Amino acid sequence: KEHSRFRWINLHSSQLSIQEDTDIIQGLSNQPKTLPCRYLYDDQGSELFEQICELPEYYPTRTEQAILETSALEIAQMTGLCTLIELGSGSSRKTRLLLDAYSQFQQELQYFPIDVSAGILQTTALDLLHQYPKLNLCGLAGTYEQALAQLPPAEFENRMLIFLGSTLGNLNEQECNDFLTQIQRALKPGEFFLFGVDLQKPIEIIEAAYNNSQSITAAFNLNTLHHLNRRFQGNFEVNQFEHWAFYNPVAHQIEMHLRSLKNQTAVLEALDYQVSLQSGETIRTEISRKFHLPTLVSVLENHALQPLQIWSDPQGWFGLILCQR
Ligand code: AVJ
Repeated sequence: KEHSRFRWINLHSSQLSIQEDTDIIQGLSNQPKTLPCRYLYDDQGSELFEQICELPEYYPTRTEQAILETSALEIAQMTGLCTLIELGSGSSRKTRLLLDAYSQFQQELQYFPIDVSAGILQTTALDLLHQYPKLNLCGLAGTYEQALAQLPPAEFENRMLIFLGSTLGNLNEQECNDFLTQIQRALKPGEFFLFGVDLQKPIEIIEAAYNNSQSITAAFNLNTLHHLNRRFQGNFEVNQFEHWAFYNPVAHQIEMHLRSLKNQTAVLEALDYQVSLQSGETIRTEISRKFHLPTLVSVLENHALQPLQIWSDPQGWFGLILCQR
């Protein structure tokens, strides 16, 4: 009976996926070399990210969770019953707090989780349907770009886009502006955008979150190369790279890199592409920006997204922002 409440659409297989791998070649041809951070998240990478969220040093998940625990009911009251559409839903762990809060309306609830990792999407869906008998769920496997271009139609009344975990921080300033423009276009006036952002704080706390003792973040970072090897018939020698993460105080961002331990060349056969690295050369796999709330608020206003309320933790480490288009 749970299956009648579950639909599932694979956006990877749509024609839009062409754009998906050209950016690998583009990134690896850059100086310095980069890779789009979504390649951190195949099924293996999503698993490792779940483990990161449990680490004592990795404060963002815990902090955002605590904020949601105290704010979810208030959020639901402010928006009223709405269709929830989540970008980068992963295990939907924090989203459960919202699902609980929206259950107070005692009506059918529509939830559209979107993730690049189909595996975690399906596992999570079955679990959620079991737990929430009034939930209708439609999973979308694909990138944010693909998903925003094919968003659940406006006939779903009163939609709220959800973007937790400070994933906004993975976009540089230009990408962030483009993304917010897409959000603005996707929403009708009156609809909502709820998102979490990691805030600026002492550098030691931030750096520890990306250099944890158990090397889980290192494994997570290195998995990008395993992912490329698997997906594009590559031959990266993963053990000839090391994890490197540091805070760039000028750009207010963590930068995560893979550093080559020797001069080496790798081939991605499916892309008919070859890349050479010098010993010590790095590939930047992720930026994670740390925000200044007043600046962010004006960026939002420039995109016709009105902040209705901002919640934070007592230390002011993390912010949760509810905007209305
Ligand atoms: C949750 C995707 C925003 O930048 O903190 C965790 C992912 N990278 N450790 C972040 C991540 C390294 C992360 N995001």
